[in-house]
Amino acid sequence: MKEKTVEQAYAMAKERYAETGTDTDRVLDILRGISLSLHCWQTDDVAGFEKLSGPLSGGIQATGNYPGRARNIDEVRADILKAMSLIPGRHRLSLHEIYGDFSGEAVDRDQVGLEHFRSWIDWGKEHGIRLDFNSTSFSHPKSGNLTLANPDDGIRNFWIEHTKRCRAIAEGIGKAQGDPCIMNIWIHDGSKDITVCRMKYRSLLKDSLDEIFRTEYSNMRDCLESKVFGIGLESYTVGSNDFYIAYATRNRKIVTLDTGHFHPTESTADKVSSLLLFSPELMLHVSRPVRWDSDHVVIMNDETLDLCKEIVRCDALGKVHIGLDFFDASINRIGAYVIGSRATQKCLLQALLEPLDTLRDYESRNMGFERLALLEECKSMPWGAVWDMFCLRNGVPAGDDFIPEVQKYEKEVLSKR
Ligand code: RNT
Ligand code: ZN
Repeated sequence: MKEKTVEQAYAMAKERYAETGTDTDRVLDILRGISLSLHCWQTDDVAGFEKLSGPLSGGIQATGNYPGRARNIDEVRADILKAMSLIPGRHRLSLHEIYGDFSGEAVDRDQVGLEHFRSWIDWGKEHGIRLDFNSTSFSHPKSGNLTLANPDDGIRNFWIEHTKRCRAIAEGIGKAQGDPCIMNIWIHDGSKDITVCRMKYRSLLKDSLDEIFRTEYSNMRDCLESKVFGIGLESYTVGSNDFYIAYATRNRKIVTLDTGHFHPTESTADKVSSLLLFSPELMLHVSRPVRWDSDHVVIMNDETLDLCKEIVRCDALGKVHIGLDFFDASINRIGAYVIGSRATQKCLLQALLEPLDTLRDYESRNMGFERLALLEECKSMPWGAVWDMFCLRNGVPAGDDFIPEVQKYEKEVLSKR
């Protein structure tokens, strides 16, 4: 796209938005200040670097075998940097424990320590990328169907130890980067068929979490992610939405809402205001569930738009950690990051451009027609021109100009793997 075209279109859009009371320059400054937390696991289909790693388990699946998957830590880092170079703004990177720098050693999950993340911390510092963290319950011989909710003390204690160590690592990362490391706990625990012990497993999970959270930290934050079901664990999920909302509220922890983890017609956007009334912060895993929790690449669809609008309408940009969570192995993986991240930002942009004062004025005066009419008009406002200017100002390709960049990287780097 020619710079001049972007500038001319922006000038007109700016005027048009000014008529609705919105200052687009201000909006672009706010958008620049929003960091997404990119998930590291789209680079390699959630494989990680454990020496003895087995197949992906825990009821999640990455489907497809597009060539060019990252095979080691250097490739993951290079791919993340490439993706970030095509996404406007400054973003964070969310690491799973299995992405530690194990230098070819077999380090079991109950042996992991901050030393395995030193090189990540240095890398983050070098590139100005802050890190977030995740404990990893899946893809391990002791994963089975139950980890923190396992009635077998040996297995349960193993996972308690793992999760405690992960919190200590997150604390170390947060301290080193001078900014809290957001640590997410998602475990797959559940049952394929009917269980008659629902209470027992949930009670075990509660006890495990109480034990895990015994140590207080100040440089990390704990988040808990529920889901409806996993593949092979369809009948029961120990860490359900109700369980974690209750646990998090009582224990002052953060709830993670993964947009793929609810019933298909349930609105994740609608949950934002309810949760924020009882918890100071919220974590998101923005994903695209196609008919189920399929973890497709995020696009600018109604669900993502609604979610971003809710965050802005709740004035909650400073309270919501926006993480991404998708893993599509069927297309260029760097391209997947770029599409998903930019789509999320496009949704945030449209949310920020909304003439909220006018809409709220209509609502307060019971002017339903006017409110609906303006909401509809917003859809055809020239937000695309504002988006292109956002890209231009942040030194990344505007419009579809990132496609040849991704293709070039595929030709020069990915195709040689
Ligand atoms: C799984 C959860 C979880 C994982 C990552 C890899 O359903 O969404 O967040 O995707 O931990
Ligand atoms: Zn998730």
